[in-house]
Amino acid sequence: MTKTIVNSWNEWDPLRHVIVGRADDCHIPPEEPALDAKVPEDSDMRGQWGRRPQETIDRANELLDNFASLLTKRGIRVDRPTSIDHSKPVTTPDFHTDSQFGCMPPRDVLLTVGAEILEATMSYRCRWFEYLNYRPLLQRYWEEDPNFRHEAAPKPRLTDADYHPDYLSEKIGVAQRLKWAEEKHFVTTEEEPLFDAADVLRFGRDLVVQHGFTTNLKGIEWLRRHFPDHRVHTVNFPGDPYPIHIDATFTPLRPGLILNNPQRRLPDDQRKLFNDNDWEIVDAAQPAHNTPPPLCYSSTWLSMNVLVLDPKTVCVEASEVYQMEQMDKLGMEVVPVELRDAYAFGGGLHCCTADVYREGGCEDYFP
Ligand code: DAV
Repeated sequence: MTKTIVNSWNEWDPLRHVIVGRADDCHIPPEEPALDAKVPEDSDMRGQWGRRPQETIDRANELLDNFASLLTKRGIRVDRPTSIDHSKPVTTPDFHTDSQFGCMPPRDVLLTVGAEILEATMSYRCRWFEYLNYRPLLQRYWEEDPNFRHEAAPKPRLTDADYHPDYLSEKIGVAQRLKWAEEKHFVTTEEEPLFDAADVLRFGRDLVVQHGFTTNLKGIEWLRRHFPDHRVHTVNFPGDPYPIHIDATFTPLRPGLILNNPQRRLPDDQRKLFNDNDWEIVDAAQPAHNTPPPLCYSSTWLSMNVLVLDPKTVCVEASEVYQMEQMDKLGMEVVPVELRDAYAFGGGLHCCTADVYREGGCEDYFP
């Protein structure tokens, strides 16, 4: 009997099956070039590493479990990863790191395009083996769904040649970072293809990919060759001094409507695709918080890191009152979900999930 387990072509069609991450055994990894470039200069995380405090792991797991059961109650199948031991060091012929990261967030590692789930190259040494957390699930899908394509991008070498040394200085300053972002000078070099899955947004036949710290141009070229039936578009958001992952910057809600972070506006010359097809790009509401929670890599803009359940329904973090109000005005039914105490583990509601099945097929939204 043929059974389709894996099918998802965009960010908004009705969600039927999803992976929700776990906070188990998450670590703050030791210093390494690409990761350091992302830690804000005034962050409480600078200079410390090791297993995250148990009470924060327990609290994050409680929130993730609650989110998973909320989705289950709405009829969505939820699968959870199996945590590996992230305290284990990683040594390859090319690099060594004393610990790993965690099994959060799945969105960074797994890119679902149609019947395929692709394991990203990743660009941090501490995340090189992160796919192992998801292998039990992917093996199961492979056994159950004869059409499922389990793919892995070429593992990168991640030698020092992958990172620009000028990003390694302790104090760069936000003005310099913004100048570099404007010049598209990021911490990763063009040594070899690098991408994180969370830099990719799926719009049916079109993939929109952010070029930044975690994804380089060769990574985008690799995606273009890997998905020959897709059009792959490169985007930049010059207002972001720490550009990693597109999902707190550019958030499609339904065909024709995208939220854009007002501090990281898509430049005019990159809007043609959307303008020509009458898609509206609106400024996202302000975050409700002035600072991220403790020991968090991400910015306050996780406010717009929402999970769309279908084109009329969206999960928003429960303390993000302005974002919820805006969704309501945009005609979306809002499902509030408490997650802020799990942000430190790598992100918000979009980050902490990975699509397995959404209804619908591959549409051309930009004919
Ligand atoms: O705004 O710090 C966070 C994205 C996490 N996946 C930010 C980007």
